[in-house]
Amino acid sequence: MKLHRALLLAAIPLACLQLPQPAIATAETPTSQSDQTTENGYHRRWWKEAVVYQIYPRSFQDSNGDGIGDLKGITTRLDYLKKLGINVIWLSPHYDSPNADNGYDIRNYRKVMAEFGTMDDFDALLKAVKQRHMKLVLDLVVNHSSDEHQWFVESRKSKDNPYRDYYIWRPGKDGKATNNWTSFFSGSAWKLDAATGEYYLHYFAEKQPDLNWENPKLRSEVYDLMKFWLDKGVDGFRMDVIPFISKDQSFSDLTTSQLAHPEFKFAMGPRLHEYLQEMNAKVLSKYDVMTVGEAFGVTLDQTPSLVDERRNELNMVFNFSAVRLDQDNGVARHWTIPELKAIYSEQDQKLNNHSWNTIFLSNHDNPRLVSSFGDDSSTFRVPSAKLLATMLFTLKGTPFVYQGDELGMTNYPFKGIDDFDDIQVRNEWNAKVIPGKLSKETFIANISKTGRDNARTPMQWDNSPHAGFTSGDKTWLAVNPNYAEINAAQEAADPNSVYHYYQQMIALRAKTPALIYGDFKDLDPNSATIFAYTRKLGKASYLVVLNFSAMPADYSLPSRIRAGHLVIGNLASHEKGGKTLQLAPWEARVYKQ
Ligand code: TEU
Ligand code: CA
Repeated sequence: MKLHRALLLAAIPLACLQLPQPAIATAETPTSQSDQTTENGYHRRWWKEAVVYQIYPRSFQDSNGDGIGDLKGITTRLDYLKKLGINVIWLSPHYDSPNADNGYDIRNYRKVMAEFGTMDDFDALLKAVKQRHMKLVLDLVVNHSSDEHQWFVESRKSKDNPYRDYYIWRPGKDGKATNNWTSFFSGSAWKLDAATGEYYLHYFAEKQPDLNWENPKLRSEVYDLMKFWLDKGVDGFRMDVIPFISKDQSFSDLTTSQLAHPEFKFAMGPRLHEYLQEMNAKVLSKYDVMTVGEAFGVTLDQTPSLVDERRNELNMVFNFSAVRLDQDNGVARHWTIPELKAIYSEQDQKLNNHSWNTIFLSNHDNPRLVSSFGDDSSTFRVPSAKLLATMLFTLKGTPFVYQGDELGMTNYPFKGIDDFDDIQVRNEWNAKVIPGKLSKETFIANISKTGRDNARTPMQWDNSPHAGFTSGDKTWLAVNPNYAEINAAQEAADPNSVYHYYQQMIALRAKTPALIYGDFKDLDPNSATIFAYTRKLGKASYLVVLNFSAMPADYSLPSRIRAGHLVIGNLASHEKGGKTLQLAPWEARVYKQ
């Protein structure tokens, strides 16, 4: 009886996420769901029921013709996002930055990047987001700052400067760096600074010195800047490489095998939980916000320790296991469907109903979704992009859509090093190709598959010059030449487009509690090409069948499983749900059982 009532109550605010918003919309009353528990024991939260859309501001929409996306540009495109059905926008860094790493190197945490506009533009954007009953989540980049941040400018001046301990300084050893730690952007993670003759630590670029979280003053500065933005009304943070903030104070050398993946040594440092709990107590617990940590270097076993709600640390994390299946340390690798399925099953098994997951297979650091996990050939781009959407919106976890993936945008046809902007690529070229350790051809062939700039090319809005991204005569990074066929205007006009399919899937998820909270079960972990799973909540049961292949398949459902009634599919299939499903290449179906 009690369970039935819970489900009935549960159905009401879910619909509100999707339908034209009445006054009680989620934006104003996000806590209204918090006293509800699903039949399988999840606490309902708005951020579990939301679909998040990531905007990379530099590449979303330019409003003033300088070829660089900006905040005003984003504001003009909010109706596009509202129509898509998304609830939350995650904005990649919009703060003042010299752009060594496109804003992930922050010079002033309380100022807007001049290229992106002004604080008034930010306030107008936030207001416009709220007016549409959407939410805005910011990128919090506090493992490191820019070397041009005032703290670092002071810190490097002298050993007794009051800001010295805001960063991590160590003397060298035998005329060399303190230890053998490497940077993710090539070379040593230590840089000698002439003023004091000491080295500072930088896990990323030299212009991204790591902050010293051991220093309580630094921590309190971070909490203050978080409050600055939260008090403006933002709805949470995506936290950049947050598991790296606590450093092992022994600073001992890594072994050769550890150096192959230093992220696993840098993540989950000794005081990480303490810092996150302090941040939660001092800041996050005072607001109704969402947090998602970028969990680079965190294993699936470690994940619950960051997201179990009883620990008061983070709401969810981005685990890298699935998104990096297609590469090993930047080197493209062959991956299989059973591997992908095993990751999702493992994630599900390791997280109980006190924890919550994210579902994502792309972002600004990874190649395009359809190019890595689907098939971006002209024959299969559309069905495979839709199959991936079917999966993203029916797995258990909050789905994250990266800008342009809802159009099925593809990787860029890179020809040479000059086509790249990314500091990671340019540093690696200088470290490997210039000294002759790697051929130019091998480098470009690999980086074309794995490189981050694939995802950073401007949004393709229409078929006008520069894809409608800018009215100017140049763009900061070239537009993908396929914009004439792949663009938002064309897809808005085509009822069978990838865009419309995303819209339908998002709407389906929003009104279907079982697709959000329902128990997940992989029906056939060993199948080499089919991913078939159920989602069950109370009496509701859904079956998802995905044919990850360019070949058709006659797929026999495991015993005791019946397909049921087709709710949505990516191809016009009229087949009744029998025991054997005849699936076309890249066909995806969702049945209500
Ligand atoms: O990325 C973290 C990260 O370590 C990787 O995703 C990184 O891009 C690279 O692939 C490591 O090999 C975050 C941001 O998302 C990324 O854009 C920044 O460059 C990085 O942190 C530094 O802030
Ligand atoms: Ca601009």
